[in-house]
Amino acid sequence: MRMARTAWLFILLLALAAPAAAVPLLPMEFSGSVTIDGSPAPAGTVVTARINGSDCGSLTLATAGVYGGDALFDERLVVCGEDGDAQKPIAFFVSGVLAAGTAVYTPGVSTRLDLTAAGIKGDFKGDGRVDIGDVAFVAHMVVGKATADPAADFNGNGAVDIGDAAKIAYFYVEKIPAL
Ligand SMILES: [Ca+2]
Repeated sequence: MRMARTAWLFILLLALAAPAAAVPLLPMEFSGSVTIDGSPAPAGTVVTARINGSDCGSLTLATAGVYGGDALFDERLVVCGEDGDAQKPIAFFVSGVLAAGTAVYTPGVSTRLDLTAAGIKGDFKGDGRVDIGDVAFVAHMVVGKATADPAADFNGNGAVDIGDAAKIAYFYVEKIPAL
């Protein structure tokens, strides 16, 4: 009895909400694997879909390396386009970085798509940006408090040294445009 009332309330809410919005297209759903620099993307990574540069769906990874499943009740990345978006290309971003793997917006379809993205240079924590934590991490490598990661050899001299710590610090304070 209570279920029925909830269902009717839901339908009523939908009916009230519908006239306010443009005619919605059925969503398209995606699931698959997601890797950054060849490794499974960590849990918490955000995958975003865009059509014409506008965000049209996103999902936060609950499990490393996977952004949704094929099973009926699995979470999936739901892409909701607007009127006129059908058959337009969808671009996918992993932590804000454009991923290899595109799809054409086909409303009502659920599909599998594996996404691969390059990591952001200097983003050792994998949170999609270079922050003070990454600067500190490189400083720790330089003084031997952390294992030197070849990816921190920004100046390409074969060692992680003070020059690299300076470089990521300069990049962090926007004194240089790139690492
Ligand atoms: Ca170096």
